Amino acid sequence: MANQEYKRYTITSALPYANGPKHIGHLAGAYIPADVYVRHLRLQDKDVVFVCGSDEHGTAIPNQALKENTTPQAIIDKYHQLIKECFDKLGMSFDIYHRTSEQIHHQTSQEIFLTLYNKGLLNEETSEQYYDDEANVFLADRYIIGTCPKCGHPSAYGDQCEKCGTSLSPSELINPKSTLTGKVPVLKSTRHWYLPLENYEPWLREWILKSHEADWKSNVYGQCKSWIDAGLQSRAMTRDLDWGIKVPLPGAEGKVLYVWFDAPIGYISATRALFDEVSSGKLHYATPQRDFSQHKKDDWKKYWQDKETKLVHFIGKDNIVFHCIIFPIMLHATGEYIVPDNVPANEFMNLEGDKMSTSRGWSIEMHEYLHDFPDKPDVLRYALLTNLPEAKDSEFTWKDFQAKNNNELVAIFGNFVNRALVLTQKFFDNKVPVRSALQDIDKKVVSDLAEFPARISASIESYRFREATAHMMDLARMGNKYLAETEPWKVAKTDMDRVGTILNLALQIAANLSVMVEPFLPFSAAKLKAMLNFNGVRWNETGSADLLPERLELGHASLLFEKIEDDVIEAQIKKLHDTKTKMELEKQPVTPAKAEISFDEFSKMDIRIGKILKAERVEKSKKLLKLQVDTGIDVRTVMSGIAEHFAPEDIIGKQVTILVNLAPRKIMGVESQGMILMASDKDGTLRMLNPSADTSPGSVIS
Ligand code: B3M
Ligand code: ZN
Repeated sequence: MANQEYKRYTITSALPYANGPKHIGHLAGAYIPADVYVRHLRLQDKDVVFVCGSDEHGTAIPNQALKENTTPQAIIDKYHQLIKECFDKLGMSFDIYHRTSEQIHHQTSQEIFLTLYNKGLLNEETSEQYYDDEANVFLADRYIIGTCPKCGHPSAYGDQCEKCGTSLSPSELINPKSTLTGKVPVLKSTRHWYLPLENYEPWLREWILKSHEADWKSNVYGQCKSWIDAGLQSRAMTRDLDWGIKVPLPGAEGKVLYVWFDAPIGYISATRALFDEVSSGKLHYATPQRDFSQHKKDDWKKYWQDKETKLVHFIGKDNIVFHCIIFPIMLHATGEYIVPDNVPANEFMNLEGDKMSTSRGWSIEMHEYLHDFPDKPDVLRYALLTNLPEAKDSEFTWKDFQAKNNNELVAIFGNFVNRALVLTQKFFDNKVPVRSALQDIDKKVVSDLAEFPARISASIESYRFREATAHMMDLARMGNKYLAETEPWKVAKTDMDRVGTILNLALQIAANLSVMVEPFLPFSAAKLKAMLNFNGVRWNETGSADLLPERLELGHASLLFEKIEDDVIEAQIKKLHDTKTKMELEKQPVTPAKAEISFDEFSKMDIRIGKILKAERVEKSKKLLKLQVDTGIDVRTVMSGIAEHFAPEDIIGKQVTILVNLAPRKIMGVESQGMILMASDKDGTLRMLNPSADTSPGSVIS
């Protein structure tokens, strides 16, 4: 319950599908906030595990394998690695980053399925489902397209129309077709195991609607309430598919667990794997972020079955129903597991005025950001944290990213720290100066400092990470203002004792920052600690003006953040638009085929290799070039509409393909005797068709 004191914490971030790279909108949804939350707990020495990993089942995986012309296994191996590396570089401090393709996960999922089955809580039902009798498979909803019965959109999916947003079932589609073969699917009966969600409605009302009205975010609570009020229905927990976890029952060949049955169990198996690995000392997926040496293999149970554990799922809004309704019902129904204390789902982050989408090319992929800004993981963390879609959708823009970096990280945080360190170097031999009597302005800064830890904690604990980040930056702002007002560089001309006091306090603020920014900007925190020659303290010791002892020798000062110039930002905006255009072109269908012709009709055309001898622009025409072409038969004039694509000097001497028996035509007063053949790409770009090696003019093409 909301105000209960917990003994330990299990924190999860949604398991990304290992079917492609993930973008910064994902980061803002389920990852960065979770990481801040967990780092803050660890700084208080709380007993926490933070788990995540790849979701490697579901139709998304074989689907992508088809697109990339490879196997599902190759897809998950590739994207698991890519996503994991990005998370590492961005400072996501998981204790384990696991995979749902691992044996222990298959085992855990089957165990939970059997627990429910043996308790008689799953209903076996036979129903008619669409089957592709050419591909010999039952078709997942996504593999069926047809006309939307609501809006008439011709390619609505079997589960949803992306045009009008209506959620559909495949049987509602008009003219359904299999996306695998294009054939009309047939109905065939199949047997599945259903979880009767409706039986748990009273429990859900009690647990969510009564107990969590006050502490769950209103977007999350509201969605749950409307689901429950609309009436819950039985859902199949198995699928006819050959990629996934086998249904552990006799006679269930060819059937696997529904991906949304096994994926959330992935949190549990990841925790199991973590304790397996730390207790045996054989680390494979685990990267323990604190001391687990006292733990035993079976301790995973405490994190999932003990009522004194606080379970929190960090997710994006599209996963709410699975984490708040279906998975909790599964957990509750086993009679063994705890349910989440909170599910602080975020809304979506848009990008430069449009929805973020990898497939439309309108996104910033994590690996691309890291490629372009390898030394700036914290800048991205900061830009996302200050702009999280906590209560409603938010928007990332490159200009805002630049402004957050230049005007806040550089001008406030970096500037403050740099001034304090450089002045200490200059006036005090790089040692923390001795403090003498405090003036009012100093006392004020000391007492204000003391209030920061509790203020930041309160925001983090109530999942208000934007607010927490703003408080954190306010501490740097306070330090910056303190130096601006006390002006130690001026006082140095008259009163070195006073300068010592000011710098001592400024350095104390910097030391506090090095601890308090750690959840938000872990790389900068480490850098700052090194500059201060300070190992850090626990969260509860911050707020003190006595973190650094007098006369402590400081480390080497360097810049914490660097300015980002306009051209860098403009290049990113251009790249975004270029990628989108490229993707749009790729998706455009090729020009449809023309009507059939006979061989005789074809053989009437006389196509030859020619060589351009002369090329010149035509006065008053943007499009035309006047060419002299050696056709082997003769040298003739051809007026060609290619001036916007080729400069005359670039094509002289080139071999081309020319239709020589086209009836002559007068173009701008000049008789054109033939036509140069070109390939026109989807975007209208023209390319010459020339032979692969020098060929005699007049060679016949047939
Ligand atoms: N892989 C969906 C998603 O990435 C899914 C989350 C699973 S969390 C258990 O949005
Ligand atoms: Zn529609």
